[in-house]
Amino acid sequence: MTTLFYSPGACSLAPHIVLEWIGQPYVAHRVKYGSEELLAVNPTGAVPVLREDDGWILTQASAILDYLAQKHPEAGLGGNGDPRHAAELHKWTAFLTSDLHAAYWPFFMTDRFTTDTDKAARDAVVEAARLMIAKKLTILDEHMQGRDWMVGDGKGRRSIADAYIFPMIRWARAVFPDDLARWPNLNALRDRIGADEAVRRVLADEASKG
Ligand SMILES: N[C@@H](CCC(=O)N[C@@H](CS)C(=O)NCC(=O)O)C(=O)O
Repeated sequence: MTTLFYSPGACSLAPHIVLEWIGQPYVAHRVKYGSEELLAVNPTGAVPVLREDDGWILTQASAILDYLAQKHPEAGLGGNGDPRHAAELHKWTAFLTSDLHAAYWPFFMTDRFTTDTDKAARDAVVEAARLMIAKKLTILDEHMQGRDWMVGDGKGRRSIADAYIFPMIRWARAVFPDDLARWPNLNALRDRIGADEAVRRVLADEASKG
């Protein structure tokens, strides 16, 4: 069966949601960052990782999301066949999985971005991350003005991009605990996706396996 290696609340939440939206049987397998088990399927020690029955392994969230959408066109998560729609979907998944995801790392993994142990130096790295994240969230919030979903006319249907932006908006709560109101369109999108039954199942599943 298709197996997803994931860590709770990580970016692997996106393919987890997509698998649930697709509705075919799969296994969600929880792993620890950098564990032997994870390193055996991904030398970078990162999630998400997707493994198929024949042992074929795919890493990188954007590749996994695209693969799942192509494999299950009936789920309608990969665009409507129009090349421009496909290109815009690609643009947004690239923005989310590279620009925005990477902006969070100095905040969550400050050790990787400075060897300085001085508190002021570390705080400066965290503050720079905050500024970068805020800039990208603002771009996304402006894009979402008047839309329900990220791609197409915004009113049509959800896509893999909406699955990926969900964990990114959730992470923002840790970075801006008192200041999320400045991105109302993103908060609305998070609430819209979070209210989905399939998404609630995924969140409950990830929370239940301690
Ligand atoms: N470019 C990779 C990044 C994956 C990534 O950084 N995943 C995080 C979780 S959101 C992780 O597993 N980090 C563990 C680590 O870097 O040690 C992708 O898009 O799949």
